Amino acid sequence: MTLKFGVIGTGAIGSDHIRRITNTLSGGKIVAVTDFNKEAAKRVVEDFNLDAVIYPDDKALIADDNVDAVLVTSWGPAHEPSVLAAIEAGKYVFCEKPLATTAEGCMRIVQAEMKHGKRLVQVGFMRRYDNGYVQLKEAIDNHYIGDPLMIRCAHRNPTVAENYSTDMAVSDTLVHEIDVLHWLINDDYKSVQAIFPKKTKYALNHLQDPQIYILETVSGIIINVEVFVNCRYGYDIRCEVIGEEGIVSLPEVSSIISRKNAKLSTNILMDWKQRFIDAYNKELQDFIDSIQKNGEPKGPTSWDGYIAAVTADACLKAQQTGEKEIIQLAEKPHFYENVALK
Ligand code: NAI
Ligand code: ISE
Repeated sequence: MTLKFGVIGTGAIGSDHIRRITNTLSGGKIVAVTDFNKEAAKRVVEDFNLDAVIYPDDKALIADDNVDAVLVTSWGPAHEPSVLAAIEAGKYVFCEKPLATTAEGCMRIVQAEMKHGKRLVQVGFMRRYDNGYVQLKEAIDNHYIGDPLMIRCAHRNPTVAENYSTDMAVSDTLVHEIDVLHWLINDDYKSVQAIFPKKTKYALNHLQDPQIYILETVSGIIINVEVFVNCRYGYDIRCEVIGEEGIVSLPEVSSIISRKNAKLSTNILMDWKQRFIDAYNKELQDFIDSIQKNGEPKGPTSWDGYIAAVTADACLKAQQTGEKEIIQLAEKPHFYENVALK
């Protein structure tokens, strides 16, 4: 059976996911699209030669009986109503981060999904599918470095758009570390503190850049994440886990090594799409395969979306106060036990 997708939002990541479902992955097909920007919707239909209906809005797209799964790639604040409407209609949902822009919104989705009675939703936290992170997790789960004690990470972008603001360092950027790190170490966050180092001259007036977050987990692991979105030199994601018996870290992205003009060098990517291309392919292929095989997705859950939203809220508060802020999750419903990607 082919999983038939309706896509809400055909911008940067929406069109990239349409491309991979149409040209790279197997078992999925785009049958409907919608975008506030009608031209953008028309463009993807033409560019990828889709046999797809263009709908005026998300409600009409979700109501199409031919749509099995809804791909939500609109702007963050538009995610919650589309996801809730899709669950109400009993459709599968692949939703890009954030699942909703508030913890309350994520909780409404969690409750709607539990009321439906089986998992329908997967959140686009693609790093859990990245080969480097998967290897780190295997090493940690197999006790290769003993108990993890500290983690050091960096999330660096060469530059960002003018509208990128200080809070987006959390909601757009740090959110990937927030999701992947608790999954990596099987632990929950307890508190967070934000520190603003000396500001780079390349950041616009309204943006605090770089920023550092110190997260503490329930078992006492201290995580230090640097977010630096005007680092100039490239898109660079780093993660080093320091354990009782050794250290493991993310591999460098593979690139040829050149010897030229008295220099030994390798390339650094400039673009997140390229850095995580395999992970994006794998997360969506897993979504399609799991639904076809088991009738439900098994990737990052609505509950993971909720954890990310609660943690992001505490990080945003920490930006304002400079104090250590407590991260307090509701009790995890039994519904979400042992269902997520291992
Ligand atoms: P974008 O601005 O390029 O595209 C969003 C599109 O959605 C626009 O064309 C807009 O007209 C449309 N839209 C917004 N609300 C809509 C609604 N209610 N109905 C129909 N169309 C609507 O944005 P981009 O970069 O593609 O980001 C989309 C989402 O994906 C964001 O939530 C972002 O955080 C997330 N994202 C995730 C990434 C990842 O690494 N997992 C990478 C980039 C974005
Ligand atoms: C972007 O919005 C993403 O989600 C990328 O995965 C992230 O690494 C990048 O820094 C964000 O701007």
